[in-house]
Formats: sequence, C-alpha cells, structure tokens
Amino acid sequence: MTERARRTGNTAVLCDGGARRVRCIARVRGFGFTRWTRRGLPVGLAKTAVGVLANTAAVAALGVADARDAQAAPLNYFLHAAGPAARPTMYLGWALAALVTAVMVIVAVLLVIAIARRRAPAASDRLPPDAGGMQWIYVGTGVSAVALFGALVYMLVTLDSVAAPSRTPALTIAVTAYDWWWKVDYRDPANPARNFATANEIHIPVGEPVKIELRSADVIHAFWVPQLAGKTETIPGRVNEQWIEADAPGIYRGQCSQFCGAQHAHMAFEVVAEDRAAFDAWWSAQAAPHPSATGAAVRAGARLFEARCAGCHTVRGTPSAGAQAPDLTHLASRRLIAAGALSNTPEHQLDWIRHAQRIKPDGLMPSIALNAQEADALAAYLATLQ
Ligand code: HEC
Ligand SMILES: [Cu+2]
Repeated sequence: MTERARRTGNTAVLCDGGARRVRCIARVRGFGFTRWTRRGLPVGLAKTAVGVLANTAAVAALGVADARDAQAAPLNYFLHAAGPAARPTMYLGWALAALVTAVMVIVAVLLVIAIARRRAPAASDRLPPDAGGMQWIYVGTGVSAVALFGALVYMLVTLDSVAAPSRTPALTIAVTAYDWWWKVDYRDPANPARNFATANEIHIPVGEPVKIELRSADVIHAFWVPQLAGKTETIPGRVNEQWIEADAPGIYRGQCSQFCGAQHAHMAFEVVAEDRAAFDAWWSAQAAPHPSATGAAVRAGARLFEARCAGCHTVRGTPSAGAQAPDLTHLASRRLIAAGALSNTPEHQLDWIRHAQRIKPDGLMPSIALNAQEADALAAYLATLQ
C-alpha cells in the first residue's frame, strides 16, 4: 500500500492503492468542510427539505382542489378523461407520476440516512478504509432498469390501445386549421345536399367513435381535445387522422397546441357531444341554407354584409361566398365566436366586428368601422343567421 498526497494552494489530493487500484479524494481547506458537516449541513438540509416538501404539498393541494371540477379546468387531462381514446393515457400519466414520486422519496430517504450515519471526519490526511457498499449500486441499478423497462412496456401497450377505436367510425369530420380558427366540414357521402361547413364548434354523437381528418391551410397547428384524446399535428400538404369518442354528453374544450403565431392562445374550439337524435337534428339544421332576407333593416344589413364581409365570409343561400373565414350561415347556433375568445352574444358580435384587432391583435379579421345606422342594420342581419 502506497499513499501520496499532493497539495496546491488550498487543495489537497490524496491517493492510495497498489498496482491494480488507486483511490483518490480531494479536500479543500478553508472551505469549512469539516466544521460544516458537523451540524450545519444536516440541519440546513433538513430545514430545506421540510420547506420544499411543505410548499410543494400546499401548491399541489390547491391545484388539485381547483382542478377537480372538469368544467373549471377543461384542459386538465391529468385528472379528467371522458372517452376511451383518453382514459388509458390518463392512467399512464398517473402510473408515471407515482413512479417518479417513488424515486424521489427513495432518493431523499437514502440521502437523509447517509447524512445521519455519516462517518467521523478523518483525523489526518490518511484515507479511511474502504467500507464496501457496492451491493447498493447493484440493487439500485437493477431496480431502476426493471422499473424503466416496465414503464416502457406500459407506454407501448397504452399507445397501441389508443391507436385505433374498437369499431370502425361511422362518421368522419374534416377539420382544417387556419390562422387562428378551425374550419369544420361535415360530409354526407349519400347525400351531398346535406354537406355543410361550420367553425370552431364540433358536434359528435355520444358513445360513437368519430374519425377526424386534419389539414392545415397555412402553418403547422395541432388539434387537441385533452379530455377526449391526445394531440395530433395539422401539417400543410398532409392529411393526418385522429379519433375521438365521448362517453357522456357534454362540452369538451379543445385548443391548438402547436405554437402557430400571435393568436395561438386564442385558437380554441369546443366539442359538443350529444345523443344521436339531437346530433341528427343539429346536422339537418346546419345543412339548411339561409332563408332570404325580409324586412328593410335586414335587407340593408344583407347589402352591407355582401359589400364588406362577403370577400372573406360565406352565408350559404346568399351571394356571400368568401372562403378564407368562418362560415356564418348559422352563426347564432354557436356558443362562442372568434375561436373561443368571446361568448356569442349580439353585443360581442358587434364588438368583435368593430374591434377584432383589439380582441385578437394580428388576427386575419380586420377591425371594421361602422356608424350607428350600419351597426343596427348589420346586427339585424346577423340575428337572422340562426
Ligand atoms: C379580410 C377578411 C375578412 C373580412 C373582410 C371580414 N372578416 Fe370576419 N372573420 C375573418 C376571419 C379570418 C375570422 C376568424 C378570426 C379568428 O377567429 O381569428 C373572422 C371571424 C368573424 C366572426 C366570428 C365567427 C366565429 O364563428 O368565430 C364574425 C361574426 C365575423 N367575422 C363577422 C364579420 C362581418 C360581419 C364582417 C363584415 C362587416 C367581416 N367579418 C369581415 C375574416 C374577415
Ligand atoms: Cu394554431
């Protein structure tokens, strides 16, 4: 056994060992290391750990209390899943959270034990004897490898289980993402007269898998209804597919989840799940064109619309046939406007038309100046878009 010590300034490097194995440690003098370990380090660490744990627990408890209500936290996919495409991933999330929590607790406990059972500081520059402990390394590596492999298998099984619905979807809806709203096309292959387009509100029948075809009109967006399924990108020039299914009637909020520009955060939509009869009635109502305008104010509003809005917007059954903006034929039937930015009231409609650039700066709808008379006429016309 040989032992060498090398000092440079405040640092001492000590090595010992024979021909086959050399051990070295470094000590820094003046750093207060020895004194520090005696009391300060364990007490300080314990205080920090208690503080961090207490804060984390408080924040988590508040978050959970807040998010327990699915309506209050519509994007919370960790606590809420409303269909078979979402539930397996929710359980996977719980399992992975449990795994990482267990790892954190085990590491913290081992650290506390190590601090409590620390060795007495070396009396001299001589290295203390090697006390073994390699079996801890073997056990730790083995347990981690098994746990990680188990997590991998569970992830692959989950991916497979949500890849396709248990039965072929009877209904396909084509969704196209635009800066910064969603076009929704319903097609009836048996009867094209029943085809129609709407915006930002997708209706589906409850308890049936529905296929969603995803396109983009401009940049990459991502379609995400957290409580119904995972995210799928919409990519220019490609058609991606996803399926969703809702177990219970309700309104499920969706959100673009791929940063796509200034109004990315205001690119929301809603999925309305309702029973078959209500869904069929909604489809028939949506497919109907706009009835011809009656009454002087409404006719004035219709003329204004054709002059100032029809370049972008469509109202089926009228000459207005713009293709770059939401179809407004049944505007009043929707719960929200401007991709979830405002609730759909007559006041909000006018506010939006006059101040679109204030409500969604850099959005592709201009703010349109209207005098009081024009506003009244337009409001009367918009009220007919039932
Ligand atoms: C230059 C094209 C353009 C013109 C002109 C235009 N709009 Fe728009 N409009 C849009 C776009 C794009 C959106 C979607 C904006 C968004 O949500 O980011 C929109 C959204 C809307 C919405 C919300 C629809 C929904 O369901 O979310 C209403 C209502 C609307 N416009 C009414 C009008 C009216 C009324 C006029 C004429 C006075 C008009 N627009 C003129 C492009 C236009
Ligand atoms: Cu987007």
